[in-house]
Amino acid sequence: MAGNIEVKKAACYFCHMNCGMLVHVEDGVVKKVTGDPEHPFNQGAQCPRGASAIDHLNHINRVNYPLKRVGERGSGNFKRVSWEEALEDIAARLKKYKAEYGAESIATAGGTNRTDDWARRRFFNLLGSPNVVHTSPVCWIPNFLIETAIYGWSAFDPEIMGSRCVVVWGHNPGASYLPEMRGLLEAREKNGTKIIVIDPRYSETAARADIWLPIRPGSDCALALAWLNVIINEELYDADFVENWTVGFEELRERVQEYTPEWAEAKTWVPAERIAMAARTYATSRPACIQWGVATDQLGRATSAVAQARAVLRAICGNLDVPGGDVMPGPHPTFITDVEMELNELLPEEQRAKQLGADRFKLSTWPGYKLLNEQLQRVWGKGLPAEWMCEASPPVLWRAILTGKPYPVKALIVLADNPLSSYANSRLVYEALNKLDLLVVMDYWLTPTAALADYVLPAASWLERPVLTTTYGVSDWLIASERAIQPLYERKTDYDFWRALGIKMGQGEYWPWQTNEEVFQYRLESLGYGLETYEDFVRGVRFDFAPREYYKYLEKGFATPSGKVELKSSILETLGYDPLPHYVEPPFSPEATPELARDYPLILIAGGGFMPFFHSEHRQITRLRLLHPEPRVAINPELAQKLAIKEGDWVWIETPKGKVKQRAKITTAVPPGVVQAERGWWYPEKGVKDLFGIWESNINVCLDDDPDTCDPACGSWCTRTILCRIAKVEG
Ligand SMILES: Nc1nc2c(c(=O)[nH]1)N[C@H]1C(S)=C(S)[C@@H](COP(=O)(O)OP(=O)(O)OC[C@H]3O[C@@H](n4cnc5c(=O)[nH]c(N)nc54)[C@H](O)[C@@H]3O)O[C@H]1N2
Ligand SMILES: Nc1nc2c(c(=O)[nH]1)N[C@H]1C(S)=C(S)[C@@H](COP(=O)(O)OP(=O)(O)OC[C@H]3O[C@@H](n4cnc5c(=O)[nH]c(N)nc54)[C@H](O)[C@@H]3O)O[C@H]1N2
Ligand code: SF4
Ligand SMILES: [Mo]
Repeated sequence: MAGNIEVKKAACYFCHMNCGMLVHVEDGVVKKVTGDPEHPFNQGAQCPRGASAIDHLNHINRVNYPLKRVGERGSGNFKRVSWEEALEDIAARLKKYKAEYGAESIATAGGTNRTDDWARRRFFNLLGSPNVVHTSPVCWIPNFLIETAIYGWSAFDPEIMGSRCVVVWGHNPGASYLPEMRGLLEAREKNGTKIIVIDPRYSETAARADIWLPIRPGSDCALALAWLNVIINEELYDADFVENWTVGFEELRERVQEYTPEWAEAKTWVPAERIAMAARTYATSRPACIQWGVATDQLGRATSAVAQARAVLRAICGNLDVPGGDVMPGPHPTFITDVEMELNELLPEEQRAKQLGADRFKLSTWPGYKLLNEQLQRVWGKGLPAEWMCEASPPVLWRAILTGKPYPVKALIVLADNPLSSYANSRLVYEALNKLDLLVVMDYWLTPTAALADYVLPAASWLERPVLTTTYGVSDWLIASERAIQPLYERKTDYDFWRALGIKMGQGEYWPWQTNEEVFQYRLESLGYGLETYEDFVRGVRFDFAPREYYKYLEKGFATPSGKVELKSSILETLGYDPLPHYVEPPFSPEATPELARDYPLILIAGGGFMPFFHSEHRQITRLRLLHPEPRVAINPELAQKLAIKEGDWVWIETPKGKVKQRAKITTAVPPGVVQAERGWWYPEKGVKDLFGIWESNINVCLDDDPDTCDPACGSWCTRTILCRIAKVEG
């Protein structure tokens, strides 16, 4: 006899698309998960990851109870303890470090957007520590912050459907954002939208492009500057917009004269005429948009220079905030956004000043955040969340843990992150994690990082928690989804963890909402739908897209000190950076380090999303692993022949930092001088004592994060353009 069957409207959190899912629950047991046809993002579709949700929920290796380390760190021996015991001990130790070394001796690390990160920041602000890190310096934030400095918000929400030309720059939605790729192809089919792809590799997206520019890895800045040169000298820019809404155009014109297409040809390996042709196509196909892509966030010291040149391109071509162009959504006007939940105002000035890395990476830390937010408050009435947009520097944090300088860091709470896999210089990260007095990891699995922890805490996944999709509250829409079932075993939601630990730390009055649903309801009440509960909201409203407004600057001006687009940025100048677009070569390249290139003659791309995996996740899900059992390094046939490497051979990839092996994938998608390695690899089947084989194929072993090579404004390290050599693994 069929039991009590319900269909819940949930959201998949196995990637940022947050596709809508219908979860069929029978007597509290998840029976089936299907794509929600009413959801605007996926319209009923479901990728292989989303389709593996039940395997993920019930997997035998899930961490189901709090675990406490017994024996040596890394020995892999844990015992089950109660939540009460774990939280009590963690809180007691945090209080002790705070009393002895100051709150700044306690830090937290996160990865990409998967959870209610505002709760992390709320906890840390109340604790008094500015040392929150994420992978933000290599993901989204450099572009977001540079754009905000220049025109007062990021134009990260391009309107592809109305666009005549979309530039997909260092971005591969064909593997990393599948629903977005569908939208791109639809725009081309319906509207004849031109697609320009800038990628050294013939990616899934490049394969569908009208124009593909296979540039030398890391030379994006040269390309952007040459486009500026062509567009300005051929007067293809939007003269009215430039005249009325920008400052610094004459200085920009002067500055870009040296960056001719011929100059850029030598840097980018793309013929000058093709560079000019693509620039003309972009500038004369208005409205056009340039999509954000992560590749250019990962160019070490060249990172923010690319973002700066590209921001200026968008502006002078008159595409900012126009229909079909680079729309700047601004914050949602009504609901309570992430920044309004963070309690940043409670972090004292003297604690802000201690934020690790704030003395050198000034845009992505408190000094820049303060300058940007003054302008944002004035124009939008709301600022950016401190989560992601105002963070300590991870490379500086690891070094502080190891050296005790500038002050001791004793404890780290890792939540929704696997630092041994995701941060560069994995051996240094490993040493740092080992040196900690207290390492707490909250995750679904015993990951390589969790294997080193003092406490491993069981996290509830998206089927077991409600999801409020707000893109950190920096966009003008939200989607509310419900919890399909209550957490299994003793798993808790991340919110429940921060709240419970907060209460133990004496923060009780700041955590009045007992459940995720209660706090979401609180955030949504101001939308004015007048519904009693969060569940009512999901059932009755679910999607809230603020009415799209364009040309908002006509009324408000831009959120910059001059109220205009600052082609010459006063905020960058105040922080001590070059206010005009300029060329920066990434730190490791044949040009920047010719002596290194003698021993390491190949350029390594150490990243790029690929299906079916999301970063280091899902390797334990058999149906997904069978699709992609081992890591693969892409090698051109010419190079493979020279080195006697055959398809499927194990190959060493070596840099001065270290070497790891991946299997050869021989393909013309990369040129002979470039190889592309996959990231995120560990082997859950290999056992905790070997840290699940984290040293075997994890490409971050080979990457450097020396702060001197990082981006001066945002602290980004290099994952896209490193020098390496490869050789067949013998024997
Ligand atoms: N070499 C190289 N390194 C890179 C990149 C690259 O291209 N190349 N990309 C960078 C980028 S763009 C990013 S964003 C980062 C990503 O880095 P991370 O986000 O740290 O990714 P993972 O290494 O997969 O670690 C995430 C962990 O969080 C757990 N998890 C997932 N969801 C939840 C949740 O809701 N709650 C809790 N508590 N845990 C959860 C997962 O099981 C997993 O163990 O990596 C960066 N590192
Ligand atoms: N399947 C899957 N999807 C994901 C993720 C995942 O791990 N797996 N991660 C998610 C996260 S956190 C992020 S940030 C996004 C990232 O998603 P995207 O923005 O699409 O970025 P990537 O896929 O990392 O890389 C995009 C392209 O950059 C190219 N590239 C490499 N070096 C350079 C260079 O120097 N210049 C230029 N112009 N291009 C270069 C690569 O060849 C690759 O095709 O994907 C998200 N979606
Ligand atoms: S993992 Fe797949 S189903 Fe889930 S949100 Fe991403 S694209 Fe959608
Ligand atoms: Mo990312």
